[in-house]
Amino acid sequence: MIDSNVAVISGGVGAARLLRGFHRQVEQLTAIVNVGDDMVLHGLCISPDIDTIIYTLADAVSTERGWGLEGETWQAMGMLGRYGGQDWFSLGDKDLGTHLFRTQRLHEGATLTAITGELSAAWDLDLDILPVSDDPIHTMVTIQGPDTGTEISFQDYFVARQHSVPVTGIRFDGVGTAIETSNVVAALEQADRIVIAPSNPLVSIDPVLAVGGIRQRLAIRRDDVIGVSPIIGGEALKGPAARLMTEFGMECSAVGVASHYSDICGTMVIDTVDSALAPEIEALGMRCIVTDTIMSEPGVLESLCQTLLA
Ligand code: FO1
Repeated sequence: MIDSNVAVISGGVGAARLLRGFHRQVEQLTAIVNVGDDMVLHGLCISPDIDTIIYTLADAVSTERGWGLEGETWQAMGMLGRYGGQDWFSLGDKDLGTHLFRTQRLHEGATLTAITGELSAAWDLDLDILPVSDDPIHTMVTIQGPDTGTEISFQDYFVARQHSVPVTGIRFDGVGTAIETSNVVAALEQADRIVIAPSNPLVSIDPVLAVGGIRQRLAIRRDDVIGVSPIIGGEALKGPAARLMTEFGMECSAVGVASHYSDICGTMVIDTVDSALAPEIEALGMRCIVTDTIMSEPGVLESLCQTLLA
């Protein structure tokens, strides 16, 4: 156990995996989590990135899906299907309990931060999971195709359309008025190191960086900020990060990710397959560390976390 205080700017699945590696190694671990994926469906308040981190750190996540719970049943969804209700977003019977509780507590006036603390405690988690803001933020995506210029919700894009349509715009609705919570401010000030997880830079990390003064808080601590590239060999291991970067004219590589973060991140960790890109990243004024970053490979997660803490 290294006596250190680490804050991780987190999206969903990729961040959750990295947090699992850290939480056995650091004294104080805080996840600062994207809430732009959040949505209200069936009248329930759903926070996918927060729940993915909770379930993963609790060893309860479905390993096959990366989200939701292991050993789920889908009876409620079956009933919705019978009625012709909305069954495009799969909510397992156990997972529904999380959304019912969160929705009830929000109606009672509790903040998302407080509720997330209650959920974490119920799963005996020893890290702090902090929504970046208690204010509503909704990532909206403008897509091409037959309904050109239509703006849809992130989950409509990501799940209903399986992120298979070209994107021409990304907007974080509500980010202009949302502010980072005091817990998040304290976490960023107290952290010895701030890690940007290998989540999707455009739709998972950017909606965190866009809140209030977050970007500035990282920029002044740039020397202590270390990013892990989610792009390996020009591809993302999971999800639409690579195609979104291409659609937005970014270089779809570890260099593209590095330049996206170069104002706030002093060190970039890239995978060994991209070792030839290190000089280009260093030319951005960033340190570049080359190591294995595919966390599903045995032993990589532990060694990656040790590298990030070194
Ligand atoms: N992702 C899917 O691809 N299909 C689903 O039906 C789905 C349901 C779902 C329910 C709860 C939850 O917390 C996450 C869920 N996800 C699903 C994943 C979710 O869309 C993503 O984890 C993030 O929003 C993007 O990282």
